[in-house]
Amino acid sequence: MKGFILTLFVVLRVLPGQALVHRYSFIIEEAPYTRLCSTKNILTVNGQFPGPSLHIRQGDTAIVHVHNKGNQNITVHWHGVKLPRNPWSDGPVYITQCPIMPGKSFIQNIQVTDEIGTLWWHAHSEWSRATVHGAFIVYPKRGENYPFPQPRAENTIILGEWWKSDIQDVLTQFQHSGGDPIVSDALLINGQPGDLYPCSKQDTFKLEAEYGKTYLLRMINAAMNNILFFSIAKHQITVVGSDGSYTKPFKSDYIAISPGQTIDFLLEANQAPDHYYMAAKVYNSALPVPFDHSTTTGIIEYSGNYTPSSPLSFPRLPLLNDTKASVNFTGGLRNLASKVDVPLNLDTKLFLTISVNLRPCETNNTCTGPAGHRFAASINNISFVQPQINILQAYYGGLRGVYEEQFPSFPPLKFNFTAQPFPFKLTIPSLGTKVKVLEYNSNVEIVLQATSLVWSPDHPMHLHGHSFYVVGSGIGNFDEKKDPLNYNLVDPPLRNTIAVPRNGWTTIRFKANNPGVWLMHCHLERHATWGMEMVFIVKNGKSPQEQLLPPPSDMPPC
Ligand SMILES: *[C@@H]1O[C@H](CO)[C@@H](O)[C@H](O)[C@H]1NC(C)=O
Ligand SMILES: *[C@@H]1O[C@H](CO)[C@@H](O)[C@H](O)[C@H]1NC(C)=O
Ligand SMILES: *[C@@H]1O[C@H](CO)[C@@H](O)[C@H](O)[C@H]1NC(C)=O
Ligand SMILES: *[C@@H]1O[C@H](CO)[C@@H](O)[C@H](O)[C@H]1NC(C)=O
Ligand SMILES: *[C@@H]1O[C@H](CO)[C@@H](O)[C@H](O)[C@H]1NC(C)=O
Ligand SMILES: *[C@@H]1O[C@H](CO)[C@@H](O)[C@H](O)[C@H]1NC(C)=O
Ligand SMILES: [Cu+2]
Repeated sequence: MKGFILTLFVVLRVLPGQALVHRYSFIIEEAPYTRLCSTKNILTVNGQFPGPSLHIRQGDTAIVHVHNKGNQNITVHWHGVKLPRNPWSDGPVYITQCPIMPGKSFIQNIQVTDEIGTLWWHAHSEWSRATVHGAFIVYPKRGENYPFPQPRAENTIILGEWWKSDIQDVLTQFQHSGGDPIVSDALLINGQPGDLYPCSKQDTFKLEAEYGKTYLLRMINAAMNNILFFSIAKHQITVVGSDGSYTKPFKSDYIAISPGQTIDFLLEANQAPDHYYMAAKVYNSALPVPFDHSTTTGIIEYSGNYTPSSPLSFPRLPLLNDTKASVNFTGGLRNLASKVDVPLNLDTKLFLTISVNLRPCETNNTCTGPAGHRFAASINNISFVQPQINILQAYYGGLRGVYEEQFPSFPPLKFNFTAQPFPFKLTIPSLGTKVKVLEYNSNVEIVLQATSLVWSPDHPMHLHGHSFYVVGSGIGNFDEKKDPLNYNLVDPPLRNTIAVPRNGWTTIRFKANNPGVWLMHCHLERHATWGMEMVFIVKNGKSPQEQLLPPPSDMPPC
């Protein structure tokens, strides 16, 4: 009898596919951190920087109790988790919730459905995500394996950005000046700048490796304003996943990763036992923009008895303006699935121009943007204005005057979007809080066309609530006759953030099967703050299982 009970217990504990609920406590609090010879207080979760990693399995749910013990408003976003019918837990401030004010708390319910691999979480209010972020790792269901050989070990590599100044001061100064933000003082690997900065040698990420073994590395770009190139000396890597979805194995000497994206890759420790540098630096396609020119490093240390080379070998990174290298890496990713459910019969086709713009400076202010103007940014020439009550609450409660519908499906003007020089008179956008309403289950295609207005960097566009297939991309103006002929409808990668190349376009497709209010925005913080954001409302379906859930009782009030 005793044996029987024991067996039953064990079976219940390891039942393949069984979904579990995991509870976490996130205490938002200030903590002192020293980097580059100076100490400052930063906002953290549980005192950690980067914040805690969540590890859960496909199908599981994380319930996160967020307590704000800091001194500023905050929200937390689960980047790449779709949250079916539950935008209430999504996090973008004044889009799906009002902020959690100091001293208050909010319980977020994060259900993982078909996402797999590496996602992450980060603050989604002001610029707090600079230090409030961490990994969200989704393992296969119990009893299921990776579609690649079991690695010897796994590690997370979070790329970040460090300012000696307080990040909210950087934001305030940026918004006041109307120009570019001051550039960061260092790039980081897992919170550490590495060997190439003043007083930083002790703050270097080290990864131990055993010769002959393979490691799974989960990379997240949590930087605020920079797409990054990454490479490891003398080692090729094999990409196996991105943005919470598997990819066909893809070998490369380097990685191009934009803020918001994740890349899972295998590293074979197949070189002579030694220490090797890994390094990351900025990819910046718009050279006049001031940016952080530094290089962050970490070290791979093979185990064994040997004297490491001196100096250590250093990786070859693409040139900082090498758009081809960035496009080539991103274009190399292919979906692993043999049958991909990319929408074919389209219901809604959108053509969205994404632009950096200018606005006149306020009277009595001096703006440091071009020609004394203030920078702005827009989608279809509308620069997004954040409302004071969140859009989800207004939509759910039928509150008028918070947002307008009829976000335009096409730009107001057709011009040579990538012309050089650009027509200056087109640079001033209109302002608005408009949403695009999508029918439940509609098949949506969006052509994202970057324009050359003011200047044209890459724009890493991120969609909440859905993953999308990237079916095509190119440089120049999108050609609606020729370009669709080259779409990849066979094995397009499934992503939640895609860098639209400089002076180029990218086409994405998704099924709008998640009722709610979902933000789409550029994941370069400076562009989002300038207004490169828009909102989708996905309507309810007919059956009760196709409808928005009611709000939890502890939604933070405005
Ligand atoms: C990249 O910058 C270098 C100078 O640093 C320049 O010679 C080269 O033409 C640039 N390449 C592109 C593609 O703009
Ligand atoms: C990337 O570059 C390699 C070598 O030049 C080429 O063979 C490959 O087709 C390129 N891939 C893409 C996606 O452009
Ligand atoms: C600008 O400054 C002048 C002189 O100090 C003042 O009279 C005027 O009211 C100010 N305008 C605004 C919009 O603040
Ligand atoms: C658009 O502008 C680009 C860059 O100036 C130029 O190369 C291209 O020919 C123009 N396209 C059209 C259709 O005018
Ligand atoms: C954007 O809208 C403003 C205001 O209506 C207009 O002056 C400007 O030319 C438009 N620009 C573009 C690129 O459509
Ligand atoms: C914090 O959020 C509340 C509620 O939305 C708002 O009234 C208040 O102005 C915010 N405080 C700051 C400093 O933004
Ligand atoms: Cu952008």
